[in-house]
Amino acid sequence: MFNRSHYVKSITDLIDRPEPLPELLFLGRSNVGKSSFINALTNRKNLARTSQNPGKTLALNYYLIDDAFYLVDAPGYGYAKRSKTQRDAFIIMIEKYLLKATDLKAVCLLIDFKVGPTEMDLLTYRFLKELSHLVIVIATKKDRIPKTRQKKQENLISAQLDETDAFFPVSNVTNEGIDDLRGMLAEIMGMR
Ligand SMILES: Nc1nc2c(ncn2[C@@H]2O[C@H](COP(=O)(O)OP(=O)(O)OP(=O)(O)O)[C@@H](O)[C@H]2O)c(=O)[nH]1
Ligand SMILES: [Mg+2]
Repeated sequence: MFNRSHYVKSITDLIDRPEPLPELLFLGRSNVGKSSFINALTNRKNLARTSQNPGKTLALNYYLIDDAFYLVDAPGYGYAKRSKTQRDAFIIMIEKYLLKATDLKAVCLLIDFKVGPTEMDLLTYRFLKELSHLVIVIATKKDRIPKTRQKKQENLISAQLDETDAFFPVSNVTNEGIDDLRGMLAEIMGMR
């Protein structure tokens, strides 16, 4: 699982979607580590582009995994330097995508472990759940909190999510937590 990965295409209009296969979407605010997480999962340094120009491209990037399913890397929300027109266009595209996402198996919602869920993160979380999508909350940058404070931080984050939802702290730098998620996500994508 996650043995072969390649970039398929970037789309700004849903009409340009690649041939249908199961999809796993990555959402989260700009700079939270979506692209880095995709690189960690696929064991590739530069499969997904990590921010040189954060928030610049408002496209959905499709990566094909093991010829079986797509990882879909979305631009981050909450990027201050975007124009209102750009922000609106992005929100409209994501909403359209989510409302007609017949091949979407789950959404990985990435939050920052150190910051915890922001207001926008929680709004997105609620919105996804209202649409009955399976949401997997992943907290990135765990390495930025000293080990002695990690448990307390985990509890603070859990308290803001629904009781039934597990969330998964990871580090895309040390790869902590990545192997476990690879297994879990493969299962969700019907690969095990
Ligand atoms: N310390 C630490 N830094 C990380 C981690 N994950 C990502 N980063 C850093 O955070 C920055 C943003 O990472 P990206 O993967 O580009 O974030 P993104 O969510 O794809 O950003 P956008 O595409 O702009 O929405 C980069 O400098 C990464 O190296 C992590 O787990 N730990
Ligand atoms: Mg990115």
